[in-house]
Amino acid sequence: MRVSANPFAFEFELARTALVIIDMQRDFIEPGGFGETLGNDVSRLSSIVPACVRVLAAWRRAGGKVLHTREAHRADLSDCPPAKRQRGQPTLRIGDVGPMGRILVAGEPGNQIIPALAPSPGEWVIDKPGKGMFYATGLHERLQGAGISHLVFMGVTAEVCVQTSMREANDRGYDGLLLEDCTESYFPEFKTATLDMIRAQGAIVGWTAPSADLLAAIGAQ
Ligand code: C5J
Repeated sequence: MRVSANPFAFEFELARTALVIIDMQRDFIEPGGFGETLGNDVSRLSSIVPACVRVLAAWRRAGGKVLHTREAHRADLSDCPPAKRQRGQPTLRIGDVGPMGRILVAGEPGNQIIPALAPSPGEWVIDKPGKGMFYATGLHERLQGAGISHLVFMGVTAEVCVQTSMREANDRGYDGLLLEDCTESYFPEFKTATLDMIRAQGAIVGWTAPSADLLAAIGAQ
């Protein structure tokens, strides 16, 4: 399959490609979670949900592999470095109790993926203690075991967990495509910069494309 992408076409075999949905969890998308405790307007992020839903439905219909990530720490915070917890001036820190339970703690209501993008049985859900999806998750070995060589990315935030995960993937030899209208940032200029950085210098980190071009490639439009 061939997606019309930037800076040039992204080619992939469906059987060797996973759709990766980064951290579309209530803690980032809904009021009362980690994103808002950092002082952000979370409505910017929820604007991508309809486009993500369309892609997820089409990818599932095509029979493609799906994996979801969540930024999630153990209840005892043993996997949360003190430096990460102490950083900045949030109103609530990681592990504190907020309106949706303990911030960024696995199993809490705020840590769940939003209902519109809820994982289906058989889809992988990767809890990651870092910003990147490969750090301390064993994901590379699982993807290798499944014969995956290409990754299509959606999710939030563009410049933090999405970009970190794409860079980690690139260093491990995966070809990655970021869907432009399926990622967002609390800061519009950071999204623009992320897209530019990824596809610069001949796809130095990966490719970007509007989701309509992926849907056309998989025959969903
Ligand atoms: C952040 C993320 N921004 N999922 N996490 O802390 O991008």
